[in-house]
Amino acid sequence: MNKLKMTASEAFVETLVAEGVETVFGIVGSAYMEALDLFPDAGIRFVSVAHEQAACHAADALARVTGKPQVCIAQNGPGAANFVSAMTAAYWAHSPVVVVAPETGSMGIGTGGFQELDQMAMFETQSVYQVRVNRPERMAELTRRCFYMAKNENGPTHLNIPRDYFFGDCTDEIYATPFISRGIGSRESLRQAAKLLTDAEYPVILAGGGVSQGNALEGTRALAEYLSAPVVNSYLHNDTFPSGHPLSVGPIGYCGSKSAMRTIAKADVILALGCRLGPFGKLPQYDMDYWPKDAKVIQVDVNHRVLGLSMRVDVASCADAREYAGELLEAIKEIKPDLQPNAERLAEVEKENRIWAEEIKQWSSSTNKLMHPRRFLRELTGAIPEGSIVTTDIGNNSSMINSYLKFNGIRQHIAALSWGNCGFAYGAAMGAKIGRPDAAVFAFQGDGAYGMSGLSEIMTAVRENIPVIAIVANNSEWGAEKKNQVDFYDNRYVGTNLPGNPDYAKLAEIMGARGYKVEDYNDVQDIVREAVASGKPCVINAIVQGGKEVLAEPFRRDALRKPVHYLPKYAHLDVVSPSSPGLAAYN
Ligand SMILES: Cc1ncc(C[n+]2csc(CCOP(=O)(O)OP(=O)(O)O)c2C)c(N)n1
Ligand SMILES: [Mg+2]
Repeated sequence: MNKLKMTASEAFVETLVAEGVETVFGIVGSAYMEALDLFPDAGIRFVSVAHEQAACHAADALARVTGKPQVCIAQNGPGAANFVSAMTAAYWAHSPVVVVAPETGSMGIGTGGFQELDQMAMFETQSVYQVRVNRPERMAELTRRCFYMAKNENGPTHLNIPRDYFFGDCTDEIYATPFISRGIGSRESLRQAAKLLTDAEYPVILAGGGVSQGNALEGTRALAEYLSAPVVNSYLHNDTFPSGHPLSVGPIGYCGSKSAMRTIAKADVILALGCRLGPFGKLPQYDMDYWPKDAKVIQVDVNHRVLGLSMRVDVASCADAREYAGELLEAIKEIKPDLQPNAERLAEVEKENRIWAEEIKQWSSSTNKLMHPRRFLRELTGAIPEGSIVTTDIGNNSSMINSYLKFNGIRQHIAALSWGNCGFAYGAAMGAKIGRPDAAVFAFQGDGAYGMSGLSEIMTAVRENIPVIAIVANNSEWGAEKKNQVDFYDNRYVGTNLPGNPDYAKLAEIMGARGYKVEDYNDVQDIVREAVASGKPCVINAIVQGGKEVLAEPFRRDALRKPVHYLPKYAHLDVVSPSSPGLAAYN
């Protein structure tokens, strides 16, 4: 035991140092200045952003690319409130972020003082653990607890610190939290899984985000190869299995791979590894209701709360994906020691992939002068260097890219996932780039989403020299929502047009970044390569076609319905042209 006398702020900062924290994202505030003042000498880089939401997205992405808990901090009240949305994104991404929120001084809590808000209540539903420091002497202990719990439960934790508790003395020992693993879960469940998979006619592995975040790729590959089981990426996790592997069929879910959907449709046993089997990842797509309802499902996840949550599963294990995959292969080999590769299945996978590649190529071959978004996506993804990290936003183009983005390593596809918030990509890309300065990092988003966050955060990237490459698919509309109006509201565009977008390339230049405007698909690849080579923050303003001719099918077709009104004033709105594609389901 090595207890030392220190101040509460020293205890806080030294605990971050012990946890290996090198970067903290946030915006300066008087509430935590006593701690902030120590950052430079502690070796912690403070990245000062334009809006706290980006700080929390950056911490989330840094955690996702490094596998270690990361930190953001803000002024109490309005600063902390700006974390709420991004923290929820991290919550659903199972990303370990320690959100530090100072609050009103302890003598003023509840009196309606300056910048006061019940932060414990505000962050309750999107944290896996919350604690209010109730004495300065407990600063190290409770800060450490937030790291423990972020790792334990793979999610954001909330450290709430009355601002006066950054002052005061304590005598304490500083130490790091150990490595934590859930192990393989119950042996009996593992044996059942091995039996199901060895008896299967057509086993398929659904590789979830846990394969990436749990470093389980090698084990997954070995399992897939031994079983000759095709591997499907779960929705928005294109990096959980190498796209170049002969058993890879790509992602299921919105705008995913038809090859993946046709393949999983054939499964009689599915091993969902590191996967919460979220409802949106299984919705019918391209008019294919592909989820095999009779298949037996084995679900493995580190988070026991998601086991069996959204569907009936046959075997459930609360386990670490990497350790589980290794043990499962051993158990399978005990039952079937000399399983030979299934050449027929491999050939089928090859054929499905070929058919899908041909189809997507056809969809992406437009030579229109105004760039077709799919042509743009084809050229863009053709120029993204191997090993790059791509953060993806929410929108029609951000979804269309799902069928083009290919990775061969984990921790490369950083998506907004099920929080589904526009404005995710740029902040996340900054965090990813800090974690992986060696990799090219792209932030992909539409023009609407870019206006929400990227546009102002360029200032951060320039100031802090974080050379991310923003790609703005600029169609002058909130395209994803417009598509609902095309299909269900007879092309009445209320609130979805974005006329008069500025030239984001020129704006980027004014703000100190590099800007490229691209209008011809023939130029896309050269521009992307130039941006990568520049080593500077770049913005590529890609002018692409929008509107009903090119927008991909709507995401929430399942949740919309044909308009029916009763007041005469609105009756004319019920007339929807029969050709409206979204109405097909109701005819
Ligand atoms: C914070 C937030 N606000 C609103 C929405 C609803 N929404 C979903 S997609 C979308 C349109 C995105 O437009 P844009 O970024 O231009 O991309 P596009 O669809 O045109 O490719 C909107 C507004 C959302 N998901 N998140
Ligand atoms: Mg748009």
